Amino acid sequence: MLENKNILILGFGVTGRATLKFLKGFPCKIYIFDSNKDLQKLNIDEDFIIFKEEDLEKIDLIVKSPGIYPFHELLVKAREKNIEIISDIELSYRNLKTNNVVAVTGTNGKTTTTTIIGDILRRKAKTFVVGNIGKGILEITEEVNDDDYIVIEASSFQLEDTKTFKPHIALLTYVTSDHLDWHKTTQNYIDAKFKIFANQDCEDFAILNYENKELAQNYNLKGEKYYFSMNKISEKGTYVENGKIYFNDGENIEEILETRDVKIPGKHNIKNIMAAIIATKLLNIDTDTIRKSIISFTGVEHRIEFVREIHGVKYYNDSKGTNPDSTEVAVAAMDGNVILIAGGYDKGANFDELIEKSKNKLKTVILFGQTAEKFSNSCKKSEVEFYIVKDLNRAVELANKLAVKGDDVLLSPACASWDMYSDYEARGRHFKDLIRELV
Ligand code: UMA
Repeated sequence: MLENKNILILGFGVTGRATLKFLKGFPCKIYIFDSNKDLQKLNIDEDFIIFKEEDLEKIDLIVKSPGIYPFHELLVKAREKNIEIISDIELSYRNLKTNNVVAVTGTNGKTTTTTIIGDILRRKAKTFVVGNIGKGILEITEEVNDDDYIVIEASSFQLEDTKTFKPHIALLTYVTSDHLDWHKTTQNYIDAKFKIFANQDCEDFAILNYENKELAQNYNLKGEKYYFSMNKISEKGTYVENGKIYFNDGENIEEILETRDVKIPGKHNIKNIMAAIIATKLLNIDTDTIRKSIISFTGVEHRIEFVREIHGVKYYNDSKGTNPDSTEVAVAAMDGNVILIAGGYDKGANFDELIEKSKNKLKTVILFGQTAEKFSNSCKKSEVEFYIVKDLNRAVELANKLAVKGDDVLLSPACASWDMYSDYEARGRHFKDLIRELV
C-alpha cells in the first residue's frame, strides 16, 4: 500500500524521525515538512524531499505528528483534496506482524498503566512499550515478530487520526465527561479517546474504569467489557475489597494481591494496577508473575517515585511535578504527614490554591530556587510552616532532620527546573543521589 506513493511526513520530531526510518524500507517518495526546523542542516542520511506547498498536489498520504494542530492550514487543504491523513499508530498497525497489541489511553494514568503492563509482559515474552510514553511506534514496527507483545500509550491526538487500528486489548484509564453539553471540544476529546475501541470486535477486550461505565454506553463497544473499580462490582474485571484486589473472569473470583503490597502511592495507582491486571490476565499471564511484577514496581521515574525508606520515613521523587496541579495530586497520594520540597524556575504560576488545598497534609514546606519567596507567601496565607534554603542539598538535609517516623518527604517542586538544572530528570536524579547518601 505504500509502494510508489508520495508520502508527506508532517512534523520532524520523535514521530517524524521514526516515520522516516520506517519508510526507508519502502519504494516510495518521501517529503518532509517541519515549520521549525532547517531540515537541510540536520544531516539526515535517508533520501527525502523538503516539502513545498506546491508539492501537495502530488501527495497521496500524510503521516501527521500528534502535536500538529488538526486545523493546520496544510491539513485543511489536504482534506479538501481528499488526501489521506493518518497517525503513526495507524501506519504502524497496518504493518504490524503481531496481534498481541495492548493500547492504553485516558486523561490520567496512561504512562504508569502502560509501564506496568509492559513490565509484566516482559517477564514472559519480548515486549515493546511505545507511543506517547516517548518512543515512536514506527521506530520498532519492523522488529516486532508474531509472538511479541506491543504496549502502546496512545494520546487522543494519535487516536484521532486512526482508521483501522484495532488493538486486541484497549484500555481507557479514565476520561472525564464534565459539561459535555457545553464543551464541544471536550466531546471531541472524549470521542477521540473512545476511538481506541472503535474497530474492536467480540474477540477483543475493552477495559474501562467503572466510573466511565455509563459514558461508555454511548459508544456501542463491541469488545468484551471488563471494568476496574475501588468498590466491589459484580461485572467482570478487578475490584478492591477489604484491602485486597480481586479479579473476576465471569466464572471465578481470584485474589491477586493486597493493596498494602503495592509500592506506588495513592488510590489512583491502585486503579492503574487493577487496569494492568485485567490486561495481563486476558493475555493469560499467570497470577504469580503479575503479583511479583506489581510488588517490585516502584513507579515511573520522577513521577511520585518511591526512593527509599529510612527510619520509618518514606522519600518520594516527583521531580516531574512541574506545575501546582501535579504537585497537589502528589501530596494527596501520600499516606503520612508530608514534608514537601518545592520551588524552582518561575513560570508565573500561583501556589495559593495548591497550599490551601493541601494544608491538612502538609507538615512543613521546604522551599528553594527562584520561586521560593513567592511560594512562601502562599504558605503564610494558609498558615503552613515553611523554610527557605539555598539548594536541594540543604533541602534534603533539613527534611531529614525534621522528619519523624511515619512522615513522607516529597520532592514535588510545582515548578520547572531550569533555574538550577538542565531538566526535571537531572533534578530528580540529584534528589535520588542525595537520598541514597542519607544514613
Ligand atoms: N511542528 C511543526 N508545525 C507545527 C507544530 C509542530 O512543524 O505546527 C513540528 C515541530 O517543529 C517538531 C515536530 O513537529 O519538530 C514535533 O512533533 P510533535 O509535537 O508531534 O512531537 P513528537 O516529537 O513527534 O512527539 C510526539 C508526542 N508529542 C506530542 O504529542 C506533543 C510525544 O508525546 C510522543 O512520545 C511521541 O510523539 C512518540 O509517540 C509527548 C507529549 O508531550 C511525551 N505528549 C502529550 C502529553 O502527554 O500530554 C500529548
